[in-house]
Amino acid sequence: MTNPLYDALFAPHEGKSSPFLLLAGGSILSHAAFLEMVDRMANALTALGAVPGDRVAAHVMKSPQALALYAACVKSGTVFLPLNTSYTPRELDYFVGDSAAKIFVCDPSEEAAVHDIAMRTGAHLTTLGADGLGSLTELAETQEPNFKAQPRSLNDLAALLYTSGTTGRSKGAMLTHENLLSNAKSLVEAWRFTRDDVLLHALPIFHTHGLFVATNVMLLAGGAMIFLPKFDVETVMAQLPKATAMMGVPTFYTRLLEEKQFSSDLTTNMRLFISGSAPLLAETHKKFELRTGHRILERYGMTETSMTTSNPYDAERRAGTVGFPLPGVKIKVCDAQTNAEMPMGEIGVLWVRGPNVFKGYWNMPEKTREELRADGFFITGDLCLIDEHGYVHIVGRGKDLIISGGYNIYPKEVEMFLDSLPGVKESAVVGAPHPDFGESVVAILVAEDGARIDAATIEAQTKDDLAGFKRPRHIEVVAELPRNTMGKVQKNQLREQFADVFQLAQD
Ligand code: MLC
Ligand code: AMP
Repeated sequence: MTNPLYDALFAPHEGKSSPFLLLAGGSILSHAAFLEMVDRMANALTALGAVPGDRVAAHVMKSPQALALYAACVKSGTVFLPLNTSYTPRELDYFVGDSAAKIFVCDPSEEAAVHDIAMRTGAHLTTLGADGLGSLTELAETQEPNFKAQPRSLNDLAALLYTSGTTGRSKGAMLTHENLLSNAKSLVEAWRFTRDDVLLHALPIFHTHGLFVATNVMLLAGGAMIFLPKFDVETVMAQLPKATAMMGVPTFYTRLLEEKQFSSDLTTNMRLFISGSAPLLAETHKKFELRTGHRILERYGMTETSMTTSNPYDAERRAGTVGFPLPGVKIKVCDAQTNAEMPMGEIGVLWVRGPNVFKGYWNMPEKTREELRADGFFITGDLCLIDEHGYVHIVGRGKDLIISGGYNIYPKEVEMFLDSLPGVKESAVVGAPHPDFGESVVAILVAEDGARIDAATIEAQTKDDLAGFKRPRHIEVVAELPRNTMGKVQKNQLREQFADVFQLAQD
């Protein structure tokens, strides 16, 4: 028995001095040096008591060591559970508890704040900072630089990624070795990645995009990554001439276009710009082509499915579309009420089946049955149509979801939090167009009888408990929420009413 992901992504690079990570300060980490780090880290996880199948929760900043932690989980057969770095202790409590993580790796600066979570859940707490230092790396340094890959099957879990849900409770998407490996193989081929590529990596590594799409693809192709801690437009422009490809959310592209110095001079070495995680406006696509001569390749995916569709590498990359299903992936468009398949060109909910589709939601068999059908089709909740040339257009969402700068925010979760604040009777959260993030969060609140609430107080009360990207950027207090005759809050009406708040704020 082998370890499918380790064997395909990492083992081929053992002992190779080829460059893997090109770091901000100019240093280069070779594949061999990285894999040595991985072995020490895998020994450290084992020394802390982790055995195959155990969850390792990681709330750590982006660093080579954080990436080595992912690889060490793959090699030791444990399940990697990366967590958004902006989550607050209140949010982390749920993830660590729900997953029953064996090990919880946190930033050294938050060790005291999350200590109680570890105590209560029984997770072993260890630390890893943005500089690569912490109690985990201290332990790893005392370990041998060799570790035998633990046997795993294609159907075993490699990662558990939490996605928010319409009920306000996050769901852990169980991703297998097969899910991740099949998708990486498809993407390397579809996007023609080779060992000669240098990918500019400015995405976070706690989500599908930066972790699986970007990193797994580059590991499989054998190329290198310019590994930046975050997207900083000046650093990205300075590094672009050394790269051959970049993957980003639409905000990366709109921010680049805002820079006067951003021109085709910086992109002559580039062969491919890829966008995903949120809709790329056709207008951005066109402006980018005009400025650089490059047509951005837009693709579509989800945590539960990894990548599902992609515009073609060689044929026309059509603005406003997400292209065709990847090889081996079957899609269909179904009526939201009857589930009947829709005729070509009509709008319905996108269903997906293939080796990329996850195994289900952690400890949520009912939720899994609702969304992942017995015939293997997963109901994405995205509304789409397929045009006469076969291009898929994502035209909206059947689910109540806001996507801000590539991060998903489920209004229900924010509403539940706002409703719990003193003086708040009820709330409605909607997305409004935002010039930088694509969409951002608007909260409309009603005060309890006799209570007075104001935007500034509410804003201050969200600071400690809600991750920054989820916090409302515009708060409005109203006498009552608009409702239909059934008593349901009219969110469409609120979306229309507040459609301009961020645009107006910018003017
Ligand atoms: C940061 N902030 C955001 C935000 N990111 N607010 C709304 N939406 C966002 N996306 C807030 C912070 O809380 C902070 O608020 C302030 O902005 C500055 O923080 P920052 O860290 O300096 O922000 P910045 O570096 O500008 O980050 C913006 C960004 C980043 C767009 C570069 O959010 C990003 O890298 N997004 C990528 C997300 C991603 O990888 N998604 C993939 C999901 S996988 P304050 O109040 O503290 O000042 C997926 C599947 C698929 O969707 O198909 O790929
Ligand atoms: P996540 O749950 O974070 O994986 O986000 C997945 C969601 O992002 C999808 O369900 C879509 O709504 C959205 N998404 C991803 N890529 C695209 C894209 N290219 N265009 C429009 N929406 C996208």
